Amino acid sequence: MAKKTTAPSQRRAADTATIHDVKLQRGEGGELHQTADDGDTPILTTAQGGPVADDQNSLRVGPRGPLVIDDFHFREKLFHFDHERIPERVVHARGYGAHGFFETYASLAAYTKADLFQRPGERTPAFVRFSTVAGNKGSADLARDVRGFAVKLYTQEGNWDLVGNNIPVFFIQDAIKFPDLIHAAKQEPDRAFPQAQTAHDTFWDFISLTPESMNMVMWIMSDRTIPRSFRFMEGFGVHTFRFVNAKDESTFVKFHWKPKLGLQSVAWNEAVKINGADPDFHRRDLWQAIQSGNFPEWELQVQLFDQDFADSFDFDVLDPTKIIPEEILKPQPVGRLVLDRMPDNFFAETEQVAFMTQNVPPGIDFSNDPLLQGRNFSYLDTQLKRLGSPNFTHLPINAPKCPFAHFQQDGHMAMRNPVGRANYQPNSFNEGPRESPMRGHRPYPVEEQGIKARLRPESFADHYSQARQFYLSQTPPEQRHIAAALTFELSKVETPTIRERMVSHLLNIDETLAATVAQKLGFQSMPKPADAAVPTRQDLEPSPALSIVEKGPKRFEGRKLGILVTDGVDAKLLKGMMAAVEKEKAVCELIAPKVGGVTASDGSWVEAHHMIDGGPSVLFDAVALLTSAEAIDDLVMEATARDFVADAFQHCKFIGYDASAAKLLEKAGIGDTLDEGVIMLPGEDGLAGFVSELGKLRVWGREPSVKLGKA
Ligand code: HDD
Repeated sequence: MAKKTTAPSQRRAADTATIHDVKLQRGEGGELHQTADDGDTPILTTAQGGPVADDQNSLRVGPRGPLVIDDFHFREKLFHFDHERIPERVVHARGYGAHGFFETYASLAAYTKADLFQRPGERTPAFVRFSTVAGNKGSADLARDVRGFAVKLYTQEGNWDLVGNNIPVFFIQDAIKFPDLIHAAKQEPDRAFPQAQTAHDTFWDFISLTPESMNMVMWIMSDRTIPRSFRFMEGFGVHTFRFVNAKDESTFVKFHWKPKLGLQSVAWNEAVKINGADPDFHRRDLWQAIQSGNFPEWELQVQLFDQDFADSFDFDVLDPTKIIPEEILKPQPVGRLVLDRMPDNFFAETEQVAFMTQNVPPGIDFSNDPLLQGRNFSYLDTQLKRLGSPNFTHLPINAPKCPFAHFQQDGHMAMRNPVGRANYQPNSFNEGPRESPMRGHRPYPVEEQGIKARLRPESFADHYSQARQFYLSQTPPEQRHIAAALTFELSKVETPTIRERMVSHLLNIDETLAATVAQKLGFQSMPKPADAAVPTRQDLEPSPALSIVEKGPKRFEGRKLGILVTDGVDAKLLKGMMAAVEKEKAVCELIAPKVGGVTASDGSWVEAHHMIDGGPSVLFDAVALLTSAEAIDDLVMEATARDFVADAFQHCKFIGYDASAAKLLEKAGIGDTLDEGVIMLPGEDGLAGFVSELGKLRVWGREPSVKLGKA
């Protein structure tokens, strides 16, 4: 229960006094200054360190005369402001980062000499940036899009950047196609829209002409691209990498980050509404979790395999459009990643952090995945463009945290420069660092041969089997969501042949899916299946690990219950509900008809976090309606209150309600269709049961009836 206080108006007056208790002094010309002569507050200076006398008024001739050119403080201030922006990332422009650590469970010395994996319990500092791909820096968080999951590990032998996504496959097999893919996905160049979405002609034109993207298409049309929180997403290194041990033996490895709180996504209609209600939904979620001490955690799991396994596998392990199903090769847990600190400054850390796939410490090496090798070439360039100097490694967020020494010098903004006479080696002055054949990074000495040509291997040619496997591994609600997402996206495509071409690919994945989409798009007849480079193997075993619903956490921990309260709310019931939710390590937020809060049944003042307009049910994982007989008639008159309930129902959320709130269910149009997810709240004693029921997260069985308008 929120703390008891006097009246809200008094509270606000007190807060205001603290915030605005500043000293203003009048200067000689009658102008006002906020001065710092109390001895404690630092004095405002120019960037050159000169104390500033007046930061409110520019230098001028007479009270109404022109400004003068020797106002160096004004000039410097405006000059710096005019140069504040740097180019945003060409992809993954919108992102949010946090600091933390990686902790190794047990020594992996048998597989890798990477220093961070040698000693159980050792902690390596980490910085992680999550992102969307297509939108610009100011775009909304709930765009349907792949999420970046970039991890920088400051190891004792140099930085290791594992620059992954929340999806384990990619659109293309060769990095040479990356600019085409991104040009097609981003806003169209003539009209500069649509922003942050793939629902437009150029994206689907490129995709439908690029059959290798079909597995990725199934993933991006699934709920994976509308995650509920960064905290509830998996991350993947995507490519096959190599571990190399001290004996120079190599083991192939694929990296997976598994969220401790389980996976969860939102419904599409919900995502659309969240973008309006809180465009910073994912940022706020991470900020609130970390600031309140609920540190998100992921387990690092690795799929390890040798050349024999690679040769026996149905697909090429160098092909980034394919996975190795977890049921075939079980990922092994090797450590945990905990995010426990937000940056002090977003720009300095999250914006200026530079991830590069080629940053690997000794013991980690690349495979011949052509996408990975192309990435290794690209990331350095982009940092120079964005950060403006080859000295971007001098920025604290990018600098290694282990000792380092090299002969690089000069360049824009050089912060650290070699000292002494000889800035080269070998030198006979005995100055500067030397290389270490034993400790340094040595590539795995793989023998390579072949003709030099522009090639695509036959082993990369099956584009449909794993796409079909992904689709068939989904639960029925998830399959419905894929069909609905495809329909939505293609409904925004204006060119009929692009829609048809896409459905012709779907026919190679699943005929029912193709038929559903074609029917919803109003096709008069079905197109022919797309030509496939090789016959599709239709019979891969489904992989339940691919389903979010199957992998759901079955508990409410880390989630948020929105409690709609009115004046007269049963104080004991509310208190009991909040305690039960807290016990589950989840969070409550209160929503009231008016800003401020409500007066509970025992006369206490209950502070609310939102008024209904600002706290729609899309912001919560489940809702409860705690009302009172005296307030319910006014509440049902509020359109936003009816929307609150109707949306929660439509989005298949659990709804708890007390006796007086039954009227609101009726007025919201769901009074006749109550199901097991709409729960009349038991007395205080039964609240733990209600909260544990919330762990099911959604009542997906409700969805078909909602869609058919039976609700
Ligand atoms: Fe990339 C950024 C992930 C393919 C070129 N990429 C970037 C970020 C992530 C990924 C998470 C944001 C890093 C951050 O937060 O700063 N990219 C991937 C994954 C890929 C992938 C998982 C496929 C498996 N990327 C890829 C290719 C190329 C690039 C094939 C080019 C050949 N990516 C870039 C880039 C970016 C980038 C242009 C833009 C900003 C940056 O690097 O720092 O260089």
